[in-house]
Amino acid sequence: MGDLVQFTKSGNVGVITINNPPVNALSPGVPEGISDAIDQLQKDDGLKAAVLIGGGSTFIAGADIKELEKMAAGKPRGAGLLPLLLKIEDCRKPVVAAIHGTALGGGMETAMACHYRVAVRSAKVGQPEVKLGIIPGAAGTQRLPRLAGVAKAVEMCSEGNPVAAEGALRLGLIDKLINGDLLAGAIAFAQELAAKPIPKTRERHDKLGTPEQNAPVFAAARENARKKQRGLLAPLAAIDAVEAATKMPFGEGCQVEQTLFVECLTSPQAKALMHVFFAEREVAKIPDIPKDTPLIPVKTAGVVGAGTMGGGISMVLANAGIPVLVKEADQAALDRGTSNIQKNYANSVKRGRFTQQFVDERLKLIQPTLSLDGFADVDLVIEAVFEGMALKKEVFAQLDKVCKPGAILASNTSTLDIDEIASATHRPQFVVGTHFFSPANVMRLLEIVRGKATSKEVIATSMQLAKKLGKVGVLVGNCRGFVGNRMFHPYVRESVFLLEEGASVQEVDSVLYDFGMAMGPLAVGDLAGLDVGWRIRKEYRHLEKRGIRQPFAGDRLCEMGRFGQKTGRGWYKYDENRRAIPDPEVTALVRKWAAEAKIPQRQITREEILDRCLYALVNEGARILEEGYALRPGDIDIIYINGYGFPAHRGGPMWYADTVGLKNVYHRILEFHKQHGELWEPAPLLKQLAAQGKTFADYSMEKRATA
Ligand code: T1G
Ligand code: NAD
Repeated sequence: MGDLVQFTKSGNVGVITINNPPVNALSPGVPEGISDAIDQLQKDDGLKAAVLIGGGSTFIAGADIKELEKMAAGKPRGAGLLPLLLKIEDCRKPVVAAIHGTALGGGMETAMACHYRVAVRSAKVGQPEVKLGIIPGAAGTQRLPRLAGVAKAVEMCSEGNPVAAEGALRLGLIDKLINGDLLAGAIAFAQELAAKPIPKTRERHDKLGTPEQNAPVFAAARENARKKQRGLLAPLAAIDAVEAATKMPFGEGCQVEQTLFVECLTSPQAKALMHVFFAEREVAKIPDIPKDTPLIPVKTAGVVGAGTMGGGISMVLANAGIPVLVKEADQAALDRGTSNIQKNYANSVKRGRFTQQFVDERLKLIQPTLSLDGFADVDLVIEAVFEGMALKKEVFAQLDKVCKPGAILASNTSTLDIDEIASATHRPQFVVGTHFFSPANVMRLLEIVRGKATSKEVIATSMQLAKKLGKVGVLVGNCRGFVGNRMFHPYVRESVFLLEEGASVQEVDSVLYDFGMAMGPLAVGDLAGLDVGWRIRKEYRHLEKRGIRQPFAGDRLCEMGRFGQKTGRGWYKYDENRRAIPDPEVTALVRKWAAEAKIPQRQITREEILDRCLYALVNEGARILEEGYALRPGDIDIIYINGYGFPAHRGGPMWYADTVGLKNVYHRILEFHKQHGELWEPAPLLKQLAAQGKTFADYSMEKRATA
C-alpha cells in the first residue's frame, strides 16, 4: 500500500487513512493504496464497514495538479480514477467518507462514490475544476446531480465555489455532521450501518428531474456563464456534462464527461489557469527570506489619510478584525472619509456581501481621529495621504517620533521612492511600501515594495498580513511605478498613440475587451481619472527625453476639463448611470489634433491594436525581470491578473508571450522599433530568450534551479 495510504482496524470497522501532505492530493500511489485497502476490507470477515479519512488537516484536495499539468503537456493518461470509484461503490461493505478541511475535485468525487458521507462543521466540499480550466474528470458531473439535484450540481460544477458542511447537509451531499472527534464519530456512524442498505450514488435517479424542469436551468446557467465567465470554455463544458447526466445512463454520461474533460485539459486555457494556480502560490516564496523568519505581531493599526485609498484600506483592516485608528488633516476631511466608509459598508449590506451585524462590528473597529496621539501603541501604520514627496516625508518624520520602536511604517504611494520616504525616519528597516489598488476593499492585489533597508521580518510580516487581509501579496522592487504601474504606462501610451494614428476609442477598447481584459485601457483611464496621469506627466516632463514622441490626446482632454467619469466626460461621455457612450466629439478632436501634429492617419488592424498594447506590457515586463524588480515572470502575471483585470485564462502577460512564442513577439517588437523608434527598443532579456528559443517559463525554471 506504500506510505501514502494506511489501513488499520478499530473493532469491526476498517480505517483507511490517506497521508499525502500537505493536502492529500490523489498523486500516483494514493488511488492504488485506496484500492488495496478496499481489497483488504472485502477479504476480512471481521470487518463490517470502513471509514475513509484524510490524515493531517484535510480530506482530499483532488487530483494532483502537477500530474494534470503533465497530461496537459501530452503525457499519456492512465485509467484515471473512474475504475477505483466504481470499485468503492461496488464494495459489499459500506464505506463512509469522513470529511474535514476540504473535499475538492477528485476528493469530492471519491466521497460521492462512498456509500455515506459525514463531516465536521468547518469542512467544505466542491468541484473547483473550472477554476483550473477543466471539468470534473471522475464522474463528478454525473454523481453530483444525483445527490444534490441538477440545479445545484450545475452551479457547483460551472462556478467552482465550495459549499460549507451545513449547506451540504441540507443538499443531501452529506448525511451527518459530526461534533467532536471526526474519526470517532465516523466509526460510530459506520457501526450503526450494519442493518442499513448500501446505497450506490450512480443508481439513484430521484433528483435528476424531468426535461421540462431541467431545460430552463441549463439555459439560465449557460447565459450566466457566458456573461460572468466571459471567454471561458470549461464552465460551458461542465454544464454540458451535467446535462448528459440527466439524459443518458450513468456509463454513457461518464463517457461524455471524459471527452469534454480531455478537450478542456488540452486547451491553452487549462494550461494557463494551472500556471496561475502555482504562480499564485509561488509569489509567497521569497528566495532570501526563509519560511521561519520571525513575524511581527500586527494586532492594531493606524491609517493616515481617509481619502479614496485610506478609507478602503481601513475597511480592509477592520474586515480582518484589526482595530484601526484613522487620522485625517481636518474635521471636514475626516467627516467625508468616515461617511464614505459608512456608505461603502451600507452598499455591501444592500448587495448581500455582508450582514448588518458584521458591518456594525467592523465600524466599531474603525476609530476616526485628528491627532497622532493614539499611534504610539499601534503595530502598523499605513500612510495614504496625497501623492507628494515633501508631504510623505513630513508624515513619516512625525510617525518616526510618535510610533513605538518596532512598529511597521508603510506607505501606499504608487510612484514615489520608498527609500527617500524611509530617509525621513531613523528606522528605514521598518519602512515598506504597501501598494493597494483601487478600490482597496475590492481589488485582490497588494504590491509589497522592498526598500534597500527594509528588514526581512518586515517583509515576511507584510506578506503574511496580505494573506490575512484576503489579498495576494507580491514582493516588488523600488522602481518608478513599481511593477504594475511601470508596465501600465507603456500599455496606455500605445493605446493613445493608436488613437492619434487613426484608430477610434471604441476600436482600441473593444480589441482588449474581446481579448478578455476586464475593461479597455481608455475606459480604465476614464474610471481612474485622466487627470491623475496628466498631473504626473506634468510633474515629470523635465525628465522626458527630447525628440521622443509622447502621447498628447489625453492631456488635451484634461485641459478641456474632461477628466473621465468624475466630470461626466473623458474618452467617453457618461450618462447619469455612469454608462459609457461613444463621443463623436472626441473622435473629431483627436483627428484635428493629429492633423495639426502631422501624424499620418491610416486604417489600423485589430491585430496591430492587440500587439501594440500587449507587447508594450511584455517588453517592459522583460526589463523589470532583468533588472530584478520582480522575482519571477509568474509574479508579474499574478500582478496583472489581480490588479489590472488581465484575463486569468490567458495566464498573465508573460505567460501569454510564451504562448505566442518569444521569437514571434521579439520580431514584432523589432517591426515596431523600426516604425516608431526608441520607445520600442527590445528588452535585452527578450532578445536573448528569443535567440535561445526559450520561454519566460524556462527562464523561471533555470533561476529556480540556481537559487
Ligand atoms: N495538487 C497539487 N498540489 C496542490 C493541490 C493539488 N490539488 N492543492 C494544493 N496543492 C499544493 C499547493 O501548491 C501548495 O504547495 C500546498 O499544496 C498548499 O496549498 C479528477 C481533475 C486545498 C483549499 O483545485 O484549492 O481533482 O506552495 O497554499 O491555502 O476531477 O490548495 O506549499 O509547495 O493553497 O491551505 C481539484 C486546489 C483538482 C484544489 C488548500 N482540486 N487546491 O489551501 O494551501 S482537479 C483543486 C486548493 C481534480 C478530478 C480533477 C487549495 C486548498 P506549496 P495552499 P491552503
Ligand atoms: P485622496 O486625495 O483621495 O486622499 C488623500 C487624503 O489624505 C485626503 O483626504 C487628505 O485630506 C489626507 N491628508 C493629507 N495630508 C494629511 C495629513 N498630514 N494627515 C492626515 N491626512 C492627510 O488620495 P488617494 O487617492 O486616497 O491616494 C492616497 C495615496 O494612495 C497616494 O499616495 C496615491 O498615490 C496612492 N494610491 C492611489 C490610488 C488610487 O487609485 N486613487 C491607487 C493606489 C495608490
